[in-house]
Formats: sequence, structure tokens, C-alpha cells
Amino acid sequence: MAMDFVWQGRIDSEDGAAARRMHQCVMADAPRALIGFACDAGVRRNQGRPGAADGPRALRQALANLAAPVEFAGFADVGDIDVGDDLEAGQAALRVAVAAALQTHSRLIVLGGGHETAFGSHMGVRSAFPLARIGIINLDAHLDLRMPGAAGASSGTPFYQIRMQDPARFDYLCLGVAAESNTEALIARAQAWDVGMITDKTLIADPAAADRAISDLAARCDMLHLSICLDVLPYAQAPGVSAPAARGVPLATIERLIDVILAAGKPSPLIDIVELSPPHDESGMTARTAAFLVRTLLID
Ligand SMILES: [Mn+2]
Repeated sequence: MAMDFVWQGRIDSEDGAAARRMHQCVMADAPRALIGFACDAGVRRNQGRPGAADGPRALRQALANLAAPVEFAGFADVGDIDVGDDLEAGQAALRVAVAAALQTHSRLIVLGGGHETAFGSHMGVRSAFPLARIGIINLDAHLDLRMPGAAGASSGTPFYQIRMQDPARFDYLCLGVAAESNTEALIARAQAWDVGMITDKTLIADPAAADRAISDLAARCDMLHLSICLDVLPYAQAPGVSAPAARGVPLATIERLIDVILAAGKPSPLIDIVELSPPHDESGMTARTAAFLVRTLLID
């Protein structure tokens, strides 16, 4: 585990204890925690635009100066897993680190990396709670149900791999699916595996269109694994990803979906936020958006 990020930022000491920012709330024994998965191998194997390995650092930087609520119990920073070309070794290390962190933290937020992050993180929550029924909600333009090809696992294969580990307990809901970003073969596979799918178009027309599917999933599971792929958002909101969306689900709707998921009555001990690619984020808007979402998930 690399721990080289230094949390620092603006300090408004003249305004007293109620003027805290997120960088002032880092404490090892807090109930919530962050971990980084600094990885380009998954995106590269998926023929995407590399850059996600810098995601954890850029996201922490964007988070540092955001205001913290007075009653916030703080968050721990577990550090980063630095992945080179050996994606499988990186995912195995993430599995171990997630399982360990969930022994002491009630919620762990994993900063990707591409979506290959979700295979390692899911294996970790599965190790921590071997008997639990864990429902997966993925906010994403892509199903990420591709079969690993000659190059092996990638950022396009995590949910295929998760299903293969335990087909009987695979329970997956994908919100924000874009028709033009998924082949018919992938959509047919999702249908064959009873994957819940609600398209970007449907959510744009009706932000409450997924509420029933979320509460149904929560009702039949013990806990939820929430995975957030930043390419579910419109290009203007999230240009710094490997595969930006032409349409995208508006941030206000994503924010509402997160509220509904966190209020669904089952714990969300594991949340991924993936595909932040700083070299493609010239304005910093994607890091800003991701940090805003992470703040919401930490203080909830
Ligand atoms: Mn994805």
C-alpha cells in the first residue's frame, strides 16, 4: 500500500471549529474510509484511453478543500494500490485490502482506476461477508459484461467475472445504460442473466424510473455494492473519462439515484467511483464532479 498523498488545503482558522474542510477530517479510526486503485492496465486492455491510474490522486486533491459538515465523523485514508501491468495481481491485492478495511470501517469508497476496479473490490466485500446476499447497482453507460478475451480481464469485463465466481447469487442492476454503447450481444447476455437495466433515456425522461427496481433489489439482498462509473454522466459534466457519453444522465438525477440507494434500507459497505482520467480532464470538471459525489457518500 502506498501512502504518499499529503492531505492539505485551505484552513479558515479565523472562523473557528465550524469552518473545517475535508482535508482536516482525515482520521484513521473514522467509520468511513477511502482506498485508491491506481490502475491503467484495465483500460489499456479494453483499448481505451489510459490515464485512470492518476484518478485517486486527482480525486483526493479535488476533495481536500470541500467544506465538511460540523457533525461529520471524518474519514480514513487507507492509501493506494499501485498496479502496473499485472492487473490480476492488483485485483488480488485490492480484494485483500477491501476485506481488511471492512473489518474496521462500515463503508469503504474505492477510487479507481477503470472499471476493472469493481472485480477486485467485489471479491473483497464477498470475502468480508461470505454468506451475505450482495446486490450490485452499477451507474454506468456500459454493462461491462464482456467476456475476457485473449488479453484477459479488462475494464469491460468486471461483472462478467463476478457472475462467473458465483452465478447463483449474481444479482445486478445497471442504471444509465446507453443503447449505442453496448452491443446487442451484451444486451442479450444481460437479459439471459436477468440483469436489471434502465436506460439513460428512460432516466432522463423520468428520474424516478429506477426507484422500484432499487427497492426490489434491496428487499431481496442483505447489502448493496454500489459502483459508479463517471461515464454515466454527460460529456460536459465528465469529459475526463476513457469513453465520454454523448447523452449521459444529468448529475442531479445521479445524485437523486444515490439518495434513493442509500435510503433503500440495506447497508452499502462498498462503493466504487471509477474511470476518472486526469490527462483527459483539462478543466478539472470530472475530478470536481467525482469529489462532490465522494463527499456525499462520506458524510451520508
Ligand atoms: Mn463501466
